Formats: sequence, structure tokens, C-alpha cells
Amino acid sequence: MNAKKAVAKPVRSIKNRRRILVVHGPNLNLLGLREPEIYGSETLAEINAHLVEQTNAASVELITFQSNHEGDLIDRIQAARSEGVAFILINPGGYTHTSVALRDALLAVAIPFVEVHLSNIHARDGFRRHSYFSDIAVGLVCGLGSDGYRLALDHAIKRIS
Ligand code: CA2
Repeated sequence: MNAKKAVAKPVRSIKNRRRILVVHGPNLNLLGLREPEIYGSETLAEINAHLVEQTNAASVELITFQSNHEGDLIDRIQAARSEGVAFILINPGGYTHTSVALRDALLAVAIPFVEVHLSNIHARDGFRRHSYFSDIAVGLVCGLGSDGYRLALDHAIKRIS
């Protein structure tokens, strides 16, 4: 008989589930409703639902958050520290190109993060080429539409496992 021995995976209790936070910045609540030629036709709810499916299979807890307000985004990132969030995916939206305060929040919590953009920020207006996040991020995914979130999440899951 050639049966391979099954290697038992550690079973994590709900309390011990590792946590990943996905932060969506301003206007991303409009995904799928406007400008599909730039940002795709999936809604934010659909993108989030796919990401949750992806984490369920890996015993990882996903927290998703979207806000149009800089201070709320900063509060959410600060809270992540005491919640034991191990990794962050963030699409800072338009704040990518303006927000020193959001950058400072990520530096303060010192949680590793990947910067995600649906569009290729280097192939658009000149002002989108500068990001306040790329140099402090683990990595950057841009131009791959919602696949970018999936790829970044794959990486995050591997990294915290
Ligand atoms: O490509 C990305 O993901 C961006 O972060 C999106 C931001 C933009 O300012 C960045 O340069 C790149 C804009 C988000 C606006 O989202 C909308 C979604 C649907 C309809 C209108 C806006």
C-alpha cells in the first residue's frame, strides 16, 4: 500500500485566529458604480467577499474597513495594534499622494503592510506617481485590478503562517 501519512494541520481556536486588516481609502465605496474602465466592474462588497473566502480557507480572520475620512482611517490603523492585527493591506486611494498623517499612523503601529492600487499609478497623471507609502511598504501591487488584492492577500497569509 502506498498511502501517505496525513500530516495534521494545527487547529486554531477562533480566539487564536491570525488577523489581517484590509483598509480601503476614499471613494473606493464607489467601485463598480462609476469609472469601470479605470477601476473595474466589481463592487467593493464583492471584492471584500472574495477576500474573506480566501482567508476562511486558511484560518485567518479578515477585517475590512473603508472610509472617506482621513482621521477615521488613522483611528482604524491605530486600533489594529491592540487587536493583534498581524498584517495590513491598504489602498489609500487619493490619500496615497497626499497623506503624511496616514503614513505616520502606519509607521507608528509598525504592522507590515502591502500597498494595493487597482490602476497603474505610474501610467496615469504625473501627480499619482508619488506615493507616501511605497518606501515603507513590504511591497506594492498596482495595475492588476482586483487581482492585486488577491495576490497581496496570498502573500500576507504566507507571511503570517
Ligand atoms: O488605483 C487605485 O486603486 C487608486 O488608489 C484609486 C484612487 C486614486 O486616487 C489613486 O491614484 C489610485 C481613486 C479611488 C477612486 O475610486 C473610484 C471608484 C469608482 C469610481 C470613482 C472613483
